[in-house]
Amino acid sequence: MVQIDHPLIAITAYVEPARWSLWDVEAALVPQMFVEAVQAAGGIALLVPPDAAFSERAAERLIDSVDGLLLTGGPDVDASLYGAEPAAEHEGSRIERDESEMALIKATIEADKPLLAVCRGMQLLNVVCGGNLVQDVPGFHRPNPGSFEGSEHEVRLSEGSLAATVAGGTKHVGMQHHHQGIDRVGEGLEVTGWAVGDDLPEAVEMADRRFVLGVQWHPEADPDSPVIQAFVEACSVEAV
Ligand SMILES: [Mn+2]
Repeated sequence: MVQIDHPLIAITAYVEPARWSLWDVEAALVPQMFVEAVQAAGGIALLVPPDAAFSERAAERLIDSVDGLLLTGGPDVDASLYGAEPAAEHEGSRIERDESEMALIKATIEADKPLLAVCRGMQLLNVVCGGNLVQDVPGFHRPNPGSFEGSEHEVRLSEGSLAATVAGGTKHVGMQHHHQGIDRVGEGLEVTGWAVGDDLPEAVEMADRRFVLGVQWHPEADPDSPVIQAFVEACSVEAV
């Protein structure tokens, strides 16, 4: 076992309109909360925007060069990727980002490097594994669009799971901001967390990988959450 000092963490970036200073342009961006959480845990945060080259084997080279992949939140996964028509509640997608991140997910699983998939990231992980999504879920999963204020709900985690180990117990209260969720679970994934209230999947993992974890809640928005710390620690251990 080799210990890595300051592991390199690839963080998937959004491409969205953004404003700062005098500018109002399309930008590749990541909420600073993700960057700070990774840095606070001792990782080096690398922002990775969508790139069509990832579908042509460049994803393997990128994942070879880093110690772990962190999938951020973002827009709805394009419904065509799980064989559905967009429902009326579908809020718009960025298929080029979906396809780019799907290639990165596959490369990370193949290399058995740590993967933490947050919110939309967890949904995309499920789609990569052949699952599909519920296109609109009850409002308590996103009580306050555009804010994490007062957004917590309780999640039940299965005993002995990676999710429970990482979260520090089988009861977890996570910051919430999603309007879609997992429907049919993808192959190779196990649901290990459920929303108290409607049993919607809130955590998934892969038993035959070192650390592949999807969480529907937002650990980056919760300074007390141990999840990103645990992920970065997993990235600090090189498999031999
Ligand atoms: Mn939820």
